[in-house]
Amino acid sequence: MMNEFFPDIPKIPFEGPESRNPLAFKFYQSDKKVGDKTMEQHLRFSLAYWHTMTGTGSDPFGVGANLRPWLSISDPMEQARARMRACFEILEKLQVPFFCFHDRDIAPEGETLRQTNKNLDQIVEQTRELIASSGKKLLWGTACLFNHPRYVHGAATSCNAEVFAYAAAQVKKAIEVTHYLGGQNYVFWGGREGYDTLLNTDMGLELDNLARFLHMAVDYARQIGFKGQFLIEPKPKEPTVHQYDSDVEACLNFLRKYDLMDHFKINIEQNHAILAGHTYQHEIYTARINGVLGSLDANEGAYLLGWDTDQMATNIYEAVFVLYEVLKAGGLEPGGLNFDAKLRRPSFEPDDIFIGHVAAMDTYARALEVAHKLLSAGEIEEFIAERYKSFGEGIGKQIVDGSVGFTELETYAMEHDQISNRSGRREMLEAIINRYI
Ligand code: XLS
Ligand code: NI
Ligand code: NI
Repeated sequence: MMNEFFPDIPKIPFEGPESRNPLAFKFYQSDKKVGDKTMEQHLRFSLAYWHTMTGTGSDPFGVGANLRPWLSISDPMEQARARMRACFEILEKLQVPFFCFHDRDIAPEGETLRQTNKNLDQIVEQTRELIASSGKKLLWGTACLFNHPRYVHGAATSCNAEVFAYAAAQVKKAIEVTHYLGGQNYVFWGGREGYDTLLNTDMGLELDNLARFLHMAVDYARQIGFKGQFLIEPKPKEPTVHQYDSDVEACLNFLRKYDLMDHFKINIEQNHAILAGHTYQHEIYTARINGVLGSLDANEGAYLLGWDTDQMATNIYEAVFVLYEVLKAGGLEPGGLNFDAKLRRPSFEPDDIFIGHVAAMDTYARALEVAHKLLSAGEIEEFIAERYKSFGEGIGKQIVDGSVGFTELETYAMEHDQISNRSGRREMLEAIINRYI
C-alpha cells in the first residue's frame, strides 16, 4: 500500500455503527449489497481534486491554512507530482474508486499555452501510470476557465473572440486528456459564463456563442473517439451575478433550444441547488423526469449563507431524498457521487481529509440503506399513486388519453360541480420517513 504522505493513516476499516473511531466506517462497506448492487456500485464515490488536493484553505479574508505534506516542495512541477501520488494514497486508504479534476488543478500554468500543455502532459503521464497500477478511475475531467485573469469576462461567453479561441484550445486539450485517462464523463461548469451587469452585455450573442462552443466540443469528441458523457453543471450565481446555466430547468431550455439534448446530461450540486432556491431533490427529480440525470456533486451548503460553501455532506435526512431519486432513476452510471466539498478552514490538519470523507461516505451509505428500504416498502409510492388515481379512470383517463377538450370538459363539469378533495397528509408522510431513518 502507498504510505508516503500519511504514514499514520491506515486503510480505513469498517467498524460498524457502535465504533467511536473517526477514521473507521460506521456504515460504508464497499461490497455490501443493497438490493441488486453493492454500495460501491450504487454510490460511485469520487474525490474532487481541486478541493482535496489543490485547495489551500484560503478564503477571501485569509491565506491558506491547510497543513499538507506536499506543500513544502517548492518546485511547482515536483509539488504537482507529489500531490498526484498523495491523491492515489488517499483514494486507496479511503476506498474511493474515482476522482475528478480541472486541468489546472493537476499541473501549473506555464508562460505560454504550449508550455502549459507540456506541464499538463507530464502530470497526465504520471496519472495514467497511477491509474494503471491502482485500478482507480477518472469519473470526469474538466477545464478551469475561470481562474486566470484572461477569463475576467467569461470564456465561451466572453466579449473577446480571442478569449473564446483560447478557451476552445484549452477545452480541446482537456477533452484529449480526459479521453487518454479513460474518463467516463466530461463536465462543463459555467465558471464565469454569465454577466455582471446587462449594461455592457449582449446576452443573445453570449448564449449563442456558448452553444457554438458546446457543439464544437461535441464535434471534437466524436472526431477523437471520446465516448464519455458530456455534463453541464448548473449554478445560479457566484462568481457572476447571474450565471447562464442557473438551474436544471434553465439548462434544459438551453439544451433544447440549441439542439444539444442528445449530447448532454446534467451534473447536479446540492449547494448550487439551494442557491437557486430549490432543494437538491427538486433538481435531481427534474433531471430524472427529463432523462438528463448525469452525475452528482455531492456536498452541502450552509442555509444561512448566500454562497457556495461546499461542505462535506453529513445531513442524513437530506441525503435520503438524494438516494431515493437516484434509486428511482436506476442509478447514476456512468456518473457518480463526487465530493465537490472542502473541509472547513479550521479543519486544517491532514487527518481531516480522511475524517471528512469518512463522514460523508457514511452519510450516503446510511442514506442509501434508508432510501432502499423506503422504496422497497412502497409506502410513499402507494400514497402518491392513490392520490392521482382519478387520472387512471373516467374523465381523468380521457384527459390523459387526449380524447377530450375544453368543450367536453365543460359538459362534464356542468354535471359534476360538487367536488370533494382529500388531504395531502404531508405530516403523515414526514412521519413515515422518520420511521425508516
Ligand atoms: C463550482 C463548481 C465547480 C465544478 C467544476 O462552484 O462546483 O467546482 O464542480 O468546475
Ligand atoms: Ni461542482
Ligand atoms: Ni460548487
